[in-house]
Amino acid sequence: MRTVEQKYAEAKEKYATLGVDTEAVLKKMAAVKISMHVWQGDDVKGFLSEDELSGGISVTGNYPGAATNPAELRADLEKAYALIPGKHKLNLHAIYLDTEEVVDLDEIEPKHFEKWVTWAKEQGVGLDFNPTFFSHPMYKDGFTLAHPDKTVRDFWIEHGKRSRKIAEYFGKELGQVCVNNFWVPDGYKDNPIDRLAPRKRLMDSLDEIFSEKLEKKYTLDAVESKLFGIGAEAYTVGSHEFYMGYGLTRNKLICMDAGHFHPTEVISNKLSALSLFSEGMLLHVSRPIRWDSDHVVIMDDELQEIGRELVRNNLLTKTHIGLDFFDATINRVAAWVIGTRNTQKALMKAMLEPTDYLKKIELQGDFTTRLALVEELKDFPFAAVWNYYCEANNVPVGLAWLAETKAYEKEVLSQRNNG
Ligand code: RNT
Ligand code: ZN
Repeated sequence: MRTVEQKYAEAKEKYATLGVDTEAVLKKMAAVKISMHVWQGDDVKGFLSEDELSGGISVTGNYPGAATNPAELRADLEKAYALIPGKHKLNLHAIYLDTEEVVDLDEIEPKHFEKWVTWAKEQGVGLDFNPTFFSHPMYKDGFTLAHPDKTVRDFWIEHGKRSRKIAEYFGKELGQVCVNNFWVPDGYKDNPIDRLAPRKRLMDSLDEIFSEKLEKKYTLDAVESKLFGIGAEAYTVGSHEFYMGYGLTRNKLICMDAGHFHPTEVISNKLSALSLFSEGMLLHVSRPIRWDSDHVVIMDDELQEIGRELVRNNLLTKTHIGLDFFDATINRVAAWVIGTRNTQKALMKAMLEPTDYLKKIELQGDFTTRLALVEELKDFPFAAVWNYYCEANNVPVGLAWLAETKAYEKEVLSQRNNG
């Protein structure tokens, strides 16, 4: 059997026939950080309270072994990172605070996240953040920042402000920018009469939250739109148009979640347009099945198209890549590994394309060659390059990561008494 190196050497030659430099691709890949979302590890429960998951999102499944405290969650994350090539980020949510103190969302401070920072430093991972506008008694009648009652809005405004201080603290401590993403579930189940007033209230609340200017080298605010949620089927205040307008006029990153649009609408086709006008973009790489179902990311057409758009248009520096899925029917560490590795693979596949040449023949109008070449590329030995990248990064090659995940399940996850 030929070794991983031998297979790579052959692949390198093969790609070189198209003018693709695989060594350069390996270097480019090393610079790509994926922000892995903490919430796949415990089904979006967090440690703030026992409140049910709300806000129009839902997790199904009861696979045993979900983390029930920060130490377990960190152990699971370490396992996942050990099976993923490269150095990445962790995307935290406010409900994942780690403290003995009893604090509410409008009281959280950097100190309540100190343990995450210590851990992130040890692990060499960066941190991103999200204020949590759900799973809380102040999420009232389906509303938070756009609620008609000022007391409700004020609670959430305070939470939003505090989240920015925590994000700033992460950025300062870790020496890499912390993206702080705002998603609010606000919306109506049935057709509203007044679609405008809630949007005005959301705009005003956000303006209040963002009134303090923070240094962009520490933290960047992002805003995430959505078409609908469970219980907010008819109307979501923070729609795509709302946040396009808001983000562009307020110089915020615009977050696009792959599951937040009409079923046949894709985010890949939006990136080039948005890149011309926005400060930057945040992606929530996810997989909707018929609706915003947040399935684990697989190597489907849209994932590959997202990868191509980022690579072909040189958007990797303008784009922060986050993941957003939660499946509780499979091993949760495996879910992280599959989704993260697939996202990396999609980018690598895109990098292994002779983009300049393809752009050139497209300009010349040679669409025949364009089609032929793109189709032929599908048969190129991509996996040999990926496997070599994994080996060079000391992580399992091919499916070898699965055995490690199973062993971890046997030794650690199955011992947890929450099945
Ligand atoms: C919900 C949004 C949001 C959440 C996380 C947990 O539809 O996608 O990003 O998934 O904040
Ligand atoms: Zn999302």
